[in-house]
Amino acid sequence: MPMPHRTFAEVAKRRLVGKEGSERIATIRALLAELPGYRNGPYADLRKSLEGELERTRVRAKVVHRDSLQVRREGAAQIALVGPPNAGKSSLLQALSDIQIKTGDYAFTTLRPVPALTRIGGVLVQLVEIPGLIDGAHEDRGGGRALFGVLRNADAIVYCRAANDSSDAFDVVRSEVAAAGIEKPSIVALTKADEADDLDLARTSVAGNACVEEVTQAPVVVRVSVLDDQSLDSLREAIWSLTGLIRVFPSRDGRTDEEPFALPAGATVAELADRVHHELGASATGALVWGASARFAGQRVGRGHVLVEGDVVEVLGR
Ligand SMILES: Nc1nc2c(ncn2[C@@H]2O[C@H](COP(=O)(O)OP(=O)(O)OP(=O)(O)O)[C@@H](O)[C@H]2O)c(=O)[nH]1
Ligand SMILES: [Mg+2]
Repeated sequence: MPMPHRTFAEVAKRRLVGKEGSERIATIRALLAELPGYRNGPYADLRKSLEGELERTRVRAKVVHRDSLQVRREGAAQIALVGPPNAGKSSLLQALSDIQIKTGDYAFTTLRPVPALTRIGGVLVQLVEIPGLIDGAHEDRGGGRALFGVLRNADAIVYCRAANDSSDAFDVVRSEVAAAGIEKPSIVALTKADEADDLDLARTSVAGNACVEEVTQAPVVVRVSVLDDQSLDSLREAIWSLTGLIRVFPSRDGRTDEEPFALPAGATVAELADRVHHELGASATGALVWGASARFAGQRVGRGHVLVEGDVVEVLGR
């Protein structure tokens, strides 16, 4: 019995994470060799997508990157960690993922954008530390242009500010991002909360709020410490809200997948079916739905039914 195709796709994704160049090519080849040789259906689709990835990796390997700091997107969304030097960005990246990265009690420990994947409620989300945004960055000081190039690609921003830092370094970063014309959904993470006393927290929370309000109506400030798992979980949930995605759990024959699909808010049954498999997308007639979008458990709905966060959905095909 071959591995179920969704499991295979998940395994493939995991094995490719963080690999580039010849290592990535070797991994893709090994995956292709393990794939059952069906000519049609989901395994054939997987083969096609892996072959495409092989080609793209080859092309990337040939391109010489000079000043470009491109970060390849992975996961359901890309969230940038932005803040002054020494704000604790790398420490957060490390606490939220499996990545090992240098952290240090000095400025400019990190010199290039660093991506890492974090799992939020069963969905992989990419975090990218954007280091070194300094005064004048929007005029390319400190290589600001390339850094903003990466930031522009992100879906949302987590501004990091050390809770005990009452200097204006944080406001400088905020105004540099604004001067670069970048506006994204954002939250503020007040980092190193374990080191801050009440006065610090009051000062930085208020300053953070005042600053965010200029950009968005509803500023969200999350206090976080890498020493406090609960605060990290709250940050994860806040990051999830930033993505604007919903988690939907496919179900079949009474068995519900543990790993949800991440879909844009407002997605319909037809869109979910298409993500499960293109053929199902075309043939789906409707679905049975359990969860907040259903009027009662197991309600029969049509293709156009709009799903919401946490729905369990059994797609019905022809
Ligand atoms: N007590 C405490 N210290 C922290 C926490 N997070 C980070 N730090 C410390 O703060 C210092 C800076 O952390 P980094 O994660 O390197 O900061 P950064 O923002 O990545 O800094 P650059 O890459 O230099 O811009 C390190 O000494 C960390 O150990 C925290 O939650 N609590
Ligand atoms: Mg760093």
